[in-house]
Amino acid sequence: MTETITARLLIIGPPGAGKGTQASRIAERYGVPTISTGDIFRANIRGGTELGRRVQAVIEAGELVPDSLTNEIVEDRLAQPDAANGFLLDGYPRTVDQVHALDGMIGGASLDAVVLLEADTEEVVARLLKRAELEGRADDTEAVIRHRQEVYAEQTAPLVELFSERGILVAVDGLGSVEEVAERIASGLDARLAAPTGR
Ligand code: B4P
Repeated sequence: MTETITARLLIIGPPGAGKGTQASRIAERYGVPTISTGDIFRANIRGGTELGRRVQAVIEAGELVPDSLTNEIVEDRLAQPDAANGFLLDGYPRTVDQVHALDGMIGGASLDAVVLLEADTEEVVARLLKRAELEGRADDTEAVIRHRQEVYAEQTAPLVELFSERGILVAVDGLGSVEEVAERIASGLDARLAAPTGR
């Protein structure tokens, strides 16, 4: 089902929780483009662009790309016509500074809903080690995977409280099959977007 409402959405959660996997399903359901900062960076690394050269070492070490650079990229992307009627952000914002930058970009309008995909550390590490076997991503070695979890706990987890205070958080259990998780997200988001305070 493709909805025709405007939806400004974000999916957040620890590395390996299934954000990228679920993002395409959410985007299709609500008819909005997905904006994944991780995908943008990886495409630039693959393409050998100036941006790719600037971020490659940072990403391979499991660190975050500097806020100023990441904010600039998202601002450019949000200005594209296909994002005018809504979007799904995947992996951005990841720091408190990025939240403030995004608030400025969307003119103080709040996001409509934030999906928090929850999964415990050992489960997500196991998923990413499996992905490493299949895809060989440079930031999917065990040491870097564990470091990315620490970076999430320090810099990104505090955002959950902030979105909860704004009343837009939809927390979803990320364990189970991809389809089961997708159904939980769809029912949580539908309820959130239909709520009088949710628009
Ligand atoms: P991301 O691309 O966002 O990478 P990620 O957090 O590892 O999540 P990803 O979406 O790839 O994995 P998913 O959980 O879907 O970021 C990569 C790097 O880019 C960051 O470390 C940082 O350096 C940089 N970066 C990105 N955004 C930034 C920002 N805003 N600021 C600064 N730096 C930024 O899936 C993981 C695996 O689980 C997959 O293999 C999938 O098949 C599997 N899976 C999914 N659902 C499952 C299920 N239900 N059961 C079993 N397996 C499942």
